[in-house]
Amino acid sequence: MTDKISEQGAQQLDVVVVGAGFAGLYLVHKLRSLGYDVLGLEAAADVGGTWYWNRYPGARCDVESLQYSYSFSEELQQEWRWSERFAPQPEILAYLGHVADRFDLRRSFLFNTRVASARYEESANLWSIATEAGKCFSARFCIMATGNLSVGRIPEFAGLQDFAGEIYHTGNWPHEGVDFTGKRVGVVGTGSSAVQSIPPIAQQAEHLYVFQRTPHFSVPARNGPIEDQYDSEWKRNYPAQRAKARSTRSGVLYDYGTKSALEVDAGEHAVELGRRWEKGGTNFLYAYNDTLRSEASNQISADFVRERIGEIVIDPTVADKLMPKDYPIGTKRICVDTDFYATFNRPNVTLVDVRPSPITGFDQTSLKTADASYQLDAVVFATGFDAMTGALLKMDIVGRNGHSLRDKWAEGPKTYLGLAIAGFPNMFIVTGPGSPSVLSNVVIAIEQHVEWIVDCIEKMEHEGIATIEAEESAQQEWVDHVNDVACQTLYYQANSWFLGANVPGKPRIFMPYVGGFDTYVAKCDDVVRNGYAGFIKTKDQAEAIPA
Ligand code: N01
Repeated sequence: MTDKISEQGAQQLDVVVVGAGFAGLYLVHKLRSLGYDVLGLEAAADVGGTWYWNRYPGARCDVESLQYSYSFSEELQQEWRWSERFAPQPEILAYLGHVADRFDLRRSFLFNTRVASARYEESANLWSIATEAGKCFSARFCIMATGNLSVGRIPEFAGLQDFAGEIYHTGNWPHEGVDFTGKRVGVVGTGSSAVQSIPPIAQQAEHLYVFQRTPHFSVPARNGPIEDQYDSEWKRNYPAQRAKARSTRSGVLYDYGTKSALEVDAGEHAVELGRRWEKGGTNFLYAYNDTLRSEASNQISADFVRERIGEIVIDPTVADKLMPKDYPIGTKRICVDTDFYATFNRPNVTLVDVRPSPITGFDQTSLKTADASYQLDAVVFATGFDAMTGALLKMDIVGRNGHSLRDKWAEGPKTYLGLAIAGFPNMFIVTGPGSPSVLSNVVIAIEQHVEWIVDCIEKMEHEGIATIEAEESAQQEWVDHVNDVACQTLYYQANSWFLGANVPGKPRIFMPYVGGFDTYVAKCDDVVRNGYAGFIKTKDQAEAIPA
C-alpha cells in the first residue's frame, strides 16, 4: 500500500474500496494483482460482509454452496470442500477467511473503519474519503462494495428503550452466541432470517412467541451433507458448470421449466411441484416459465405451498394464519427452511398474528399488541434491512458540482446498470439498484460487476481517460427499462423490500433488475463493445461536463 500523502494530509491511492464482503475481497485481489494501489475500508473487525454480521442461529445460504462461491480461481474452487448443500454461516465466514489468507488480502484492508463520507474533488479529479474516526484518504476511483442487505432496521416501537430484557437484531448477532435456554423469547418478523432462526430458537427457549404481520412462502431446504461423489462431479466440470450458470436468468443452475403452468393439467402440476418440493430449495419457483408473470400460473404454485402448510401444521387455525393469501408467491423473497412450519406444532411455540392486532410497543417486561401483552425475557428483531440503498445513503456521498447522492436519490435510486451514477465520476457500485443483484446468485453477480469495473479501469489507464461517468439520458433510459420489465411481472403486488415498502417513507421503486442475469450481462458487454455507450469519458477532467 502507498505511503503517498496529499497536500491535505490524506493518504493517496489509486482505488479505495468500501467493504470486505464477497465484492470487496475480490475487488482488492483483482486490482492489487494488476498493480493498483488499492485500500479496502471495512467497518467490521474482519472480512465477511453480510456473513460477518448475520450470525443468528440457523443462518445459512439458500443457493447451493457449490454455486454460492467464487469461480474466479480454479485452484480455490477445487481446494475448498463444502460440508453441506447449503453451508451454515460459520462455514461461509471461514471460507471468506480462507480466501483472505490464500490471497493475502487482509494487509490491504483497514478494519474497524467505517466510512462517513466520500466527496468528489473536481479540480483534482480525486475522491476524498473520510472515516468516522476522522482518517482521510484520497483516490482516483472509489468503489462501493457495501452490500444490499447491510443496514439492519428495528422499527420504532414505543417504549423499546424501557424493555429490560435482551434485544437482538438477526443482522447484528453477538459473536459469542446467545443461549435462550429457559427464556421466554419473542421473534418479530417471518422473513428469511426469521424462518431460519425460529426452529433452532424454539428448540432452546422455554417458550417462543412468533409475531407475524405477513406470512411468507417458504419451501423446504432438504439440506444435508454433500456426498463425495456429488462434490467430485461438480469439481470435475466446474468451469463448464459455472459458464452454464452464467448463461441463465438467475446465475444459478436450476432446473428451469419451459412451459406455462397453464399448458399442463392438475395431475402434472402435482407431480412436477411435488418433485421440486421433495428436492428442496428455490428450484421450486422455476417449475413454470410464467410463475412471476401470470396470476393464474402463480396461483397453482402458491396453492401447492398452502396445501403443504395445511398438511404439516396440525392446528388448522395456526396453519391458516401461516398461509400467505394476499400476494403472489415469489414476489416477496421466497424463504428456504428446515422445519419452519413443523415448529408451530411444538407446545412451546405460539404464533401471534399481529396483522389484526399490531404491535403497539414495549414496557419493562413485555411486548404489547393492540389486544394483549406478552412477557418476554428476550426479543429478536428479524425485521430486515434498509435494502439496496441503505448503506450508500448512510454515507455522505457528494459528486460533481457538490450534489449529494441523498438529494439525487430523494425520489428513489437512479443508476446506469446498477454500476454507476450520473454526476459521480469514477465511482462505481457493486450490484447496486438497477442490477440483478439480489434476484440472482449474488456471488456470480458480484464477480461479473468486479470484472466489468476492473476492466473499465484498465481500459481508462491504457487509453489515458481521466474520468468516466454515466450519461443522465442513458441512466434515465435504464431506470425506465428496469421499471418497465418489473411492471410486466407480478412483483408490484407485494409490499416487499425489493420495492422499499418495508421502510416507512422510502420511495416505492422496484430496485433490482428482473430482466434476467443473462440479458443483463449481454447488455453490459454491449455497452463495452460500443465504446462504453451511455458513459461520458474525458481525457482531461477539465473538459466540460453538463451540470
Ligand atoms: O427481512 P425481511 P429478513 N411489525 O424484510 C416484519 C436475505 N436473507 O432479514 O412482511 C411486525 O424479509 C416483516 O413483516 P412484513 C433475503 O434476501 C437471505 O428476513 O413487512 N413485523 C417481515 O416479516 C431476505 O429476503 C437469507 O409485513 C414487522 C420481517 O419483519 C433478506 O435478506 C437469510 C414490522 C422482515 O423480513 C431480508 O430478510 C436471511 C413491524 N413493525 C436473509 N416491521 C438466506 O437464506 C417488519 N416486520 C440466504
